[in-house]
Amino acid sequence: MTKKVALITGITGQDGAYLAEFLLNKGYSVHGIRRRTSLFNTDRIDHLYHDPHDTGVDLTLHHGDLTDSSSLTRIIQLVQPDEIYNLAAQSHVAVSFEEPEYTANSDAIGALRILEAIRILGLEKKTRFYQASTSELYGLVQEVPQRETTPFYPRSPYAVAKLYAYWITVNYREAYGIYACNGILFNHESPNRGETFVTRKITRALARIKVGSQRTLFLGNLGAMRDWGHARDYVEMQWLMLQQQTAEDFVIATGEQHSVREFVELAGKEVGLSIRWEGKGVDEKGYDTETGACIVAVDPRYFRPAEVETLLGDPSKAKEKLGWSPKTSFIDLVKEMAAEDLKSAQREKFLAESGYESFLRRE
Ligand code: NDP
Ligand code: GDR
Repeated sequence: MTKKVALITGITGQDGAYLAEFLLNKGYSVHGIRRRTSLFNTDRIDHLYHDPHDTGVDLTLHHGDLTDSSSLTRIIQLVQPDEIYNLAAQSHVAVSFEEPEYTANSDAIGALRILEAIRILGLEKKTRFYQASTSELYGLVQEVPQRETTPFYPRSPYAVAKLYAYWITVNYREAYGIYACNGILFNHESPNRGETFVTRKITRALARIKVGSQRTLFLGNLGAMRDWGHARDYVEMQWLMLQQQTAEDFVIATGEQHSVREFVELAGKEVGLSIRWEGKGVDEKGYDTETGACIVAVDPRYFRPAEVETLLGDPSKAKEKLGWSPKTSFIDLVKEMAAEDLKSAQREKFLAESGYESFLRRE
């Protein structure tokens, strides 16, 4: 039997790494697009991909960029994929306020470039397309919980760019009959989450505070509410969406909501820290006035020009039509992230104390 061929943009990111592993386990030939960077950016997939000459692993990486049509078209022509998962994006909401034009170029026009390549290469009937859409589309929420029919109200350059990508995906499905669909995914996290997203920032900082290599965790809006799931569970959904008879859009969420503050409290418990909040026996720098110990403090630098205060998804359609439900509970997600970051913090500390700081910096 011939192997199915998948192409993943953003394979070096959190979801890309989980999805690549998932598809390799399913027997796919997996191709990924990576950007050229001055330092290695393949940490998350190094366990899958060791040496280009290693014939046992059916994973091939190509240099390309969502802002460069020529590279995308060349790769799609070469690979002739059965499925394309468009996961690449400038995915940080706060950064999108600082780089709005680049965010639009990669996150909005990037999706168009891929869809155009499918069309120009005459692959409309062969290649199925998955677009990584987002709960950020709901922004200033118009309905609780949010489902596929809830009106959008984006609140950041990132979300506005993703709104274009959402609609161009729907449009190419309707106009050209391409099997193209949107997964409207709510926040999903893991030990592989980028270090500047709030959950990973929290578990990483609290673990470092626990072992004594950091004193304070500075955060922005502690009241923000999110529907947090595990990335490992959500990539299965991305694949399932491309295996149906007809292409449709789906909300993927847990249906449960927690605040940033709650995440901090729970992660603190997991690493064995009792959290001291700013304002309760805390000096102006965020240190405990008696012990000088770690505190969680608010730094307005992390506030956003326009905030998404609350998101809560309704995954009923995915449950009903795809038989999907998330496997990992919120508590287990926090436990796993905290445990992994505690191990890393202990290792880091050990290496630093043994005089291997330079080795740590290189890693
Ligand atoms: P990450 O930020 O971890 O990964 C983004 C990936 O995109 C990285 O591989 C990055 O490469 C790559 N990338 C960024 N810009 C470009 C570009 N111009 N050309 C080619 N590649 C590029 O994101 P996640 O894995 O968390 O998310 C995957 C997708 O899902 C994103 O589109 C995100 O917007 C969306 N999404 C994520 C959610 C979440 O909670 N995680 C929820 C809803 C949607 P490099 O490694 O070089 O930086
Ligand atoms: P989000 O994730 O913006 O929802 O986008 P993030 O973890 O960055 O923020 C979640 C909420 O926490 C608040 N917050 C902070 N956020 C960060 N990053 N750093 C802080 O110090 C901090 N303090 C409080 C934020 O204001 C926000 O309300 C993620 C990304 O993965 C997107 O790509 C994806 O589309 C959405 O999730 C769904």
